[in-house]
Amino acid sequence: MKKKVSVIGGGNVGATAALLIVQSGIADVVLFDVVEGMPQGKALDLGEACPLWNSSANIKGTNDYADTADSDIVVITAGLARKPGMSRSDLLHANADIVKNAATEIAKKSPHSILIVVTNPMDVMAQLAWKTTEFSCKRVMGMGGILDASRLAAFVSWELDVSPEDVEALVLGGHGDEMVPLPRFTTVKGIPITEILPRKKINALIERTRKGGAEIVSFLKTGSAYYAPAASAFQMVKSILLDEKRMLPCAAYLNGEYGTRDLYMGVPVILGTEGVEKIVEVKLTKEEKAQFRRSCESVRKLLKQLSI
Ligand code: TXD
Repeated sequence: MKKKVSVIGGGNVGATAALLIVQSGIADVVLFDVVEGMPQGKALDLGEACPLWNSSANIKGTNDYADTADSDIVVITAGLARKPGMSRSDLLHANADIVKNAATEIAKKSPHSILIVVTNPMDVMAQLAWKTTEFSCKRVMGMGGILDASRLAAFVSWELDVSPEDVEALVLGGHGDEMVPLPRFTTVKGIPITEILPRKKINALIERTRKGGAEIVSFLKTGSAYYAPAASAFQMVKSILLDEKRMLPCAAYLNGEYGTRDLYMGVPVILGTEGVEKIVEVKLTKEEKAQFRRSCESVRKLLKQLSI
């Protein structure tokens, strides 16, 4: 039987993620949104592209959670996106209401599903979704680190004029301004960038990565990034559905790992059919640990505002 992925929120990220899943043919997709007609229209359009993609996936657009029943994976992208001058945390209260509602419906309709949270502020929303669904923490995770790492990898490849294929980057911590990019684990064909780029240049690339989302918001003005975010969410969906066991930086529930307890944070995990099958602990330097702690603190502050 074909796998089923529901995408909650049919906006820029949700519709693009739906496109990637349908195009790959690895699962049927249900695209849910509260706006009447919009998910139906987008799903029809995507369905009409399937013959061109040689894809046998089905896609349905809906305003009714009943259609999402028995999903294998649910991706939550519903919520407000940033406008120029807004930080990810400015979205806190409005998006918390939306994510809580979505998580409640998912727990009822797809009690065995794996949940991927995309909505910002993402680490906080992942924790909220986990608490709301009462799912095992292995089955609730957030997308952030893959995107941040992909941005850093792109900047490195442009700087060195090498194929992005040969660049691997690692960014840990929360998906916010306090993220923790790790240059010593950012490599070009295995060579750490610390060996091939001057410190000043690396710092500039890191700074651009931290502000990568805002850079795009300032161009778009009416929305935020969605191609790379959707591609990142798709990588997670694929690793889970195909049991690829990719090692990817995702927001996962830490219960002692990285000296952190009871908090969703971006760390490398192994993603397979069970969801987060393993949290990979990397030994951090003193300075990296301090950065990681600062990132945890800023996420905890937001959780407190929501009384979680
Ligand atoms: O790395 C990451 N985690 C992120 C997160 C990268 C990019 C975008 N990030 C966040 O994802 C962004 O800050 C937003 O919070 C979400 C969705 O971003 P997107 O760019 O897709 O926003 P849109 O285009 O405004 O789409 C949001 C949709 C829109 O169609 C609304 O009608 C819908 O969400 N929406 C809802 N859907 C279902 N249920 C409810 N309650 C609801 N409310 C709004």
